[in-house]
Amino acid sequence: MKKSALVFSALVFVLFLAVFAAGCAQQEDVPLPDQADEKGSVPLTNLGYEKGPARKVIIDTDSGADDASALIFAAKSENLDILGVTVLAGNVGLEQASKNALMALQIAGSDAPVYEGEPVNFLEEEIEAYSVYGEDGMGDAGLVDPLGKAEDGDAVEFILESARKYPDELEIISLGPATNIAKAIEKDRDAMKKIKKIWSMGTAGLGVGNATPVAEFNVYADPEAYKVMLDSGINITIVGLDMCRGEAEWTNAQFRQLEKENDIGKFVSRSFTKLREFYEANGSPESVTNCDGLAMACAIYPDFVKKTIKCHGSCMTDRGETRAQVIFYQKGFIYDGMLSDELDYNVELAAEVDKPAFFDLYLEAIQ
Ligand SMILES: [Ca+2]
Repeated sequence: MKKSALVFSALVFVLFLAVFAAGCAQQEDVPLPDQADEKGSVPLTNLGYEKGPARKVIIDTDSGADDASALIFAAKSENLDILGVTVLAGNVGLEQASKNALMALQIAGSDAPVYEGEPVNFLEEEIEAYSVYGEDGMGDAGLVDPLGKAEDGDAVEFILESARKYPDELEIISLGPATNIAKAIEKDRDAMKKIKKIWSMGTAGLGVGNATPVAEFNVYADPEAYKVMLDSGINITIVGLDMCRGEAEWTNAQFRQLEKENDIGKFVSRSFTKLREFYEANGSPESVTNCDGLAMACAIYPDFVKKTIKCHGSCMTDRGETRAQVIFYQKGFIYDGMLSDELDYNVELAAEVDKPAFFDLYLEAIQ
């Protein structure tokens, strides 16, 4: 071989090595699913939650920002057929709650009707709205200006009509105080007993409260109503605060992702502005809970709930420190202080959900 041919071959070999090395380096830059961003986002197609036939639901909501995100989640899901949205005071007053629900549905492209409940609790006392989501419940970000209006009909009547029309089929997803549901039970217990299931975002679960050390906000806003709901004999699955904490929380990076995704993502992200400020001021600047969104994930994808515990749930209604605490007696657990096991095991308590998949499922839904 001539010297020039040798030099040429050597150059080709060196060039090949350089290209190969660059290729390897590039491959190393691509994050593997288990190395992807801070929360380990994995390709959405691998989440494994299948779409099923649409189930008839009513969403009962006090329409703060997390309710709005949950309404959008439901409206964008093929698994749910939203017969209507019933609103009540809680995070904000009734009129504002109604506007927020209408706005969320509008953003999601849903024409589900909205019905207003009464602005008073089960004891007919005015509900004092308290929101960590800002004055308008939507982050005070100038987002709320819906085109639509609430229906003339009453929320409680709409729940009852739907329960009678779809016995053993209708599910209610409760994202606020239980006032509307309890009033419906009081008016027609038999019709309400035909509700297939109530999904309740409420109670501290097996963790600590947020309204008090033992009470969660939705129950605390109307414990008498929650007690009526628990004692009704309706099939209830409870998603407590413990399920939406920790890995289920949305991080700052994920809010940036929402902002970049599309107009729905921007709307949801901005509605959480005040809540994120609240968390930051209270020493938790990295992530926030989205309890109503998480409860909605449980309702949309029943497989998202990995474990439930059959319990007797007992709601405290005294005016002392334990007001609105819900005590869970777990079926099969031997309590030293209990003489008998003759309890009505009236709830399924969510004990494990697929927390890491929550945000990815949400992002997939709003495409
Ligand atoms: Ca709520």
